[in-house]
Amino acid sequence: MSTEFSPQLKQAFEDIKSMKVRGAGRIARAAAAALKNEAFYVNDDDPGKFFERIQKAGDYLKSSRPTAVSLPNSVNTVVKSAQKGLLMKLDVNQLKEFVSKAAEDFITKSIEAQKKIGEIGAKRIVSGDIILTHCNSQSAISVIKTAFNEGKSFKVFATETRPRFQGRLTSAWLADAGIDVTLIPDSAARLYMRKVDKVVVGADAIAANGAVVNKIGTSTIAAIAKESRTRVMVAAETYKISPQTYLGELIEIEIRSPYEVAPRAWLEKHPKIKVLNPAFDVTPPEYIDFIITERGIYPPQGIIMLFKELYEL
Ligand code: RUB
Repeated sequence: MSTEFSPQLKQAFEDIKSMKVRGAGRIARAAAAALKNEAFYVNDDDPGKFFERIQKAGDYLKSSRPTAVSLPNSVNTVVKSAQKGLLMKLDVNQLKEFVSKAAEDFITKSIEAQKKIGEIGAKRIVSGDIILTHCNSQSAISVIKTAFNEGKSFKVFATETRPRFQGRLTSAWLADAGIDVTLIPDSAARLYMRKVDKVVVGADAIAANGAVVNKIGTSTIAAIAKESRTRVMVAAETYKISPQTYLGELIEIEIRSPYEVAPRAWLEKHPKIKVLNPAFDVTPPEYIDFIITERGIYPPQGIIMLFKELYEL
């Protein structure tokens, strides 16, 4: 048996690592799709070896980006299905179908969850609102677009989201949908927050205590929102809840290349300058009003109840 991963799996890893595929939901779906493809690529008649290959492929994908909990949750869902099939003594062809179905189910549920979040969250948006969003979250945008499609009229501020400028994507998506959107520098968030009624952001991970890990700068925006008594809504699928945090583990914050912050040539001219480029930060639960999931709206402190239900504790 060749132990080489398929070129498609390596490509999926590179796409996630390089952020060609980015955003927690998309990362999770890309990983599930890559594992499905890998299942059909593995050429071994031994069910145990097939399982090992899928497990290894999953571990490899998980190492591409460390923060979005949706990634290990998606991989674990698919790998566990292979494990279940192994215990059921399925042959390799049956295991392939089993893994494929688990991956497809995850992808379908993820897309449905983002739609449902949009429907639930849109109820909290009213005509006349001024909304601020940060980074580029499909779930947060689902809330905003659904409210707009329901006929509500409102304005959106989109922060540019340095250093990778995901706010440009967000503002283009919203403008293309016909929504009134204004792109602002991240550093202008406090200046405009007094006008803002609701902050709507996504999440890469939610801790058992209701803290939210999202794009760097989210916690600053949440703190400014609290100062202005502006509501902070987080739109996130339940597969972004981190099981490890229940046991007290912290979510790793990805530190990215300094060259995303300043050009390499410039930094080489100034070798004494150190650069830190954290991709995410943690917003404590007391800075969040509620979390919109596909299962309904929860105060951050109530996430623990949802967690217990999801993991059947
Ligand atoms: C993206 C980001 C998004 C969340 C949620 O960061 O922080 O807010 O991933 O997105 P990056 P979604 O660009 O570094 O991946 O709601 O689409 O899952």
